[in-house]
Amino acid sequence: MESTTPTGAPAVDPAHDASSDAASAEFDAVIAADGRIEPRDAMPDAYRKTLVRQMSQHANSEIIGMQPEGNWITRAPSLMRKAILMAKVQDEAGHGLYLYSAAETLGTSRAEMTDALLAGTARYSSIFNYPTPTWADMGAIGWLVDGAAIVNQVPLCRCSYGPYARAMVRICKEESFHQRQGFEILLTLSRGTAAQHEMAQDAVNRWYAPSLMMFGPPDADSSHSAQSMAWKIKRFSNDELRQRFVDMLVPQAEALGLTLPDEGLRWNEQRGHYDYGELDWAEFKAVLRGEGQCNAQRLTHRRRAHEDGAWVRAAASAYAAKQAAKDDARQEVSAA
Ligand code: FAQ
Repeated sequence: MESTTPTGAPAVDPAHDASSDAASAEFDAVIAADGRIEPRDAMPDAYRKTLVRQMSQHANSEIIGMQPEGNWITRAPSLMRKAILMAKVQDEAGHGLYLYSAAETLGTSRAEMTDALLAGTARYSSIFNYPTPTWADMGAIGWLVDGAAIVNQVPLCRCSYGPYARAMVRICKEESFHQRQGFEILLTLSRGTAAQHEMAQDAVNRWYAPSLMMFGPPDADSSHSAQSMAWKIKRFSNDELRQRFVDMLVPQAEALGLTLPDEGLRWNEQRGHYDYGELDWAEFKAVLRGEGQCNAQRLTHRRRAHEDGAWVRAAASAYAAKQAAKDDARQEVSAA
């Protein structure tokens, strides 16, 4: 029987690379024609590795990204806010699962990806290592973090790897709802009392620069961009997307009645874009080294949640084995 992943996609033999000339030419032709590479197609080993790296980092980010907002579910200011926040955090869990499933079609199991996250050898987005001390942080995450995620991820709907591109379509729809709910939280606070306005401004002050850094290092320091763009995994460079994000934020901040904390921010008539100030790349690198404000806390929590969930995995495996045995018995009876 052909083995499948949880999404039903055929599991791939990782040795199936595009090392023969014919296979390599076919891969190049599909990429050149803007076509889609599917799990059973031959592909260069480096293409597969890049995808597993990026997709598993992306999945890990969605899963770790539940924590900063999960922090506020029990303290949301109304029943409606609580229901919306719970739905949003559950959406992030779902995104993680689609992405792990899509990555599994490349021949790496979800268990291996999870082990790498828990061992601290796989990355997740820098943004989730910042704390969420106030309710306004829920607004800032929705507006800025989900906003940056959408700008980065809409082009991924056209990524050359089929399962990743298809997973991104639904994810982007849900991220759009997330961004609007964050904007609406900030708008309500901004138009509220002076203390509420100040809380909203303080959250934007803390999340603005980290959200710009989500797009990755400047193009000159981006080790993977050139190859990922040639393979049409990435459609735009880190700096191009960062610029698109800044241009989008400025009018939205005006509508919110909030200020973006950036002295370098001004319209550049010649470029037709907003200039923005220098980002603190030393801080970004420190966060990537595990030295951010919440890195240790996030991983400790994730490891504990994984251990606490061991009985669920054991029960699900026992149930699946029982169902498989029943199916086998049924097939034997019908064959007899
Ligand atoms: N954080 O050569 P590049 C979300 C690493 S989901 C940590 O430019 P690349 C939804 C990079 O891995 C957010 N590490 O890399 C949500 C590489 O290191 P390596 C996640 C970063 O891959 C909202 C090195 O730096 N989204 O927010 C970061 O070409 C609210 C050199 O960088 C995705 O993952 C970073 N920010 O471009 C959930 C989108 N940036 O592996 C909950 C998919 C770079 O060599 C609540 N990913 N690095 O050791 C991508 O588009 C790309 O992977 C980039 C990085 C653009 C993130």
